[in-house]
Amino acid sequence: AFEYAPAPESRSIVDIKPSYGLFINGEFVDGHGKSFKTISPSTEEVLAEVAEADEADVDAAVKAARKAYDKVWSKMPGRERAKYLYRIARIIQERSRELAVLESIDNGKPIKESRDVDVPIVAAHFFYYAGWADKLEYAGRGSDPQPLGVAGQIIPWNFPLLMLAWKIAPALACGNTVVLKPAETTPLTALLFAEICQQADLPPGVVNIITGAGGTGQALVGHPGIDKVAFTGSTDVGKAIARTVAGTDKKVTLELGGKAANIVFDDAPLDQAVEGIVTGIFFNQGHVCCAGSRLLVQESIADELLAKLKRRMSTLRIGDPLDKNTDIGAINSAEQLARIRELSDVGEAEGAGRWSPPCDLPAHGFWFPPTLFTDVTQAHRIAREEIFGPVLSVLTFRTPSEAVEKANNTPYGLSAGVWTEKGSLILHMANQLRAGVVWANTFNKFDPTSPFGGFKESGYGREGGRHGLEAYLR
Ligand code: TXE
Repeated sequence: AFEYAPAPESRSIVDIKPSYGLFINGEFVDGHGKSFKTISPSTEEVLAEVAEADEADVDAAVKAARKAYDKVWSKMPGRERAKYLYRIARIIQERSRELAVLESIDNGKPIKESRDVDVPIVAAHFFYYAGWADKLEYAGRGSDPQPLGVAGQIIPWNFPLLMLAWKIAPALACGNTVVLKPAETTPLTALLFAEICQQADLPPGVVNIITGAGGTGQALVGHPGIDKVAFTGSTDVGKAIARTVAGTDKKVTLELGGKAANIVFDDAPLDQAVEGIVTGIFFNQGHVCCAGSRLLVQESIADELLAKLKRRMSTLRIGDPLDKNTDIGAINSAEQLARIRELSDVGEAEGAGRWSPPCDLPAHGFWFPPTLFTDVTQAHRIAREEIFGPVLSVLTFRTPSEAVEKANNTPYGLSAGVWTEKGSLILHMANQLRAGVVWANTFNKFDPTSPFGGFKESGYGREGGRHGLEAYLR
């Protein structure tokens, strides 16, 4: 009998095991420590029990990475390393449905994002850095750049696979080996990636995946056997990591929080700008370090733009991450939901005008409606602090210099957006804004060829593009 293949969005295409060990030296092994549960944020059901790596496990992973570095990976010609990276990239493409579904289940993000954005860019990163592996003499660090050694990499929960790709692909291309720790709320796709490494016959120890929470991360950062720390996460933890490695010879890159201004001038194509504003703050539930969380709109068009924006927000569909029509999925964790609620309540208490379209939120899971705050001033906490949720703070300005002043009035400096038909104004703004990325007439666009990274408390170092190689070479 003819059987229909399961719909690509269907949960049945992923095989979630009841429990997972650590991926060390090419194999899944039991941890010495405790374990923790990973849950689905859209249903609150327990998905699996995952090992929590303790110091002994971290040590075993670092030793495996060191051995693989000394004996195999750093000795291998770049063109041979490239073959493995190409192989990984192709397997990611072949298993992209599975990766996307698992990512949406464990993280809560809409399938149309994991399927059409996250996973394709993940594959693109491996293809892109595979191409560099035998051309490192052009990476900008003298004629014979060398890898650093073992990289300890710690990633957050907002883009589990994409952050993994940003970290692992350039590290491997340059000849480093890695020990990567995914975030405690989203370990499953990193463990599926470990399986992909096995499938690609990657030499044991080149990639090690250890699961756990902050304590595991601390043990990794403090381990004397690592040569480099790459971290994406909160600014507080980033600063703690910088303090831990101070006085050692470990190299560090930090990609931390943000409070980006999305700046709309009165000559901007407003419908296009509305789409960019929506993408800027509601993509991935606003769990985006470079989210356009502050809308700076020129006073003369503020009413018109906000009316359009509210109409558009009313059409956003919130709900089941595996429904391909969903625009806004679940908030990743109860803790993050509590943070978003708290800051939103503060916004209201401080006098900003709060608005959300009417929407039915599912009974189980963690949800927050798309939310707009008007009449926000720079003194408000919602104008200064990272909310990391689907919450937009609206401020107005009259002149370009006022827009620059407001946009830069933040301890962060990761990204910004400028909407105008005037090319000269775009260039002027791009030069004045203290932000690592400035998008013009678009927002939240990512490409492996473009460097990404922050100014000020958004961190230092660049990931992506040729610049992303420099963090992994000496
Ligand atoms: O981040 P943490 P959390 C921001 C965002 C969010 C807030 C808190 O504003 O609301 O941070 O999120 C590991 N040593 N961003 O608490 O704790 C941790 O296990 C080493 C912005 O989830 O920084 C996880 O793997 N590692 C951000 C990773 O660090 C430690 C993305 C990030 O978790 C550690 C995430 C320690 N002492 C949150 N403590 C972005 N830049 O995109 C924790 N970790």
